[in-house]
Amino acid sequence: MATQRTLSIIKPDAVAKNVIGQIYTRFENAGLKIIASRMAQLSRAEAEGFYAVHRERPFFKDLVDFMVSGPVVIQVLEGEGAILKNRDLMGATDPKKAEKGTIRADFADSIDANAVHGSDAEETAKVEIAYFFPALNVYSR
Ligand code: RTP
Ligand code: MG
Repeated sequence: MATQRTLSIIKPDAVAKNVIGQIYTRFENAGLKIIASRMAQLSRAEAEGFYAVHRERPFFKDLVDFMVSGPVVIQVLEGEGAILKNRDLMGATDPKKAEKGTIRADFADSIDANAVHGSDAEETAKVEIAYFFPALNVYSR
């Protein structure tokens, strides 16, 4: 499988729970390199732009409210099959349905406060990485 990059966000609930390091360790233990990283308080406009594909969904306002409720940590992960690997580490969107040992099963409380975001395909990964990291801030080793 080819080396890929994916965009990951540690959401406000997981930052508030003080588990940034534990989540980073899971990425590293799975062979994913953190090649860009920053903490940010998203504005409403940034959160709405990021989740624009969900604009018409009934949960859109709750999603944006939650994403601006506190700081997030945004990173680019790189590795073999990084997109799917990260989705596997994350677990199902609803933590009640997430497999044991996944980030969402272990750290998330609800479908809204579900600890992490991860790109779901190559094309969305490209768009999402460009959204938060201008090329110069990504460090490939
Ligand atoms: P994410 O984009 O955050 O990585 O999550 P995902 O792919 O697993 O789920 P997605 O369908 O892209 O939805 C984005 C976020 O919206 C919230 N959501 N709420 N109440 C609901 O039915 C519902 N469905 C989705 C979740 O917080 C989800 O992470
Ligand atoms: Mg998604």
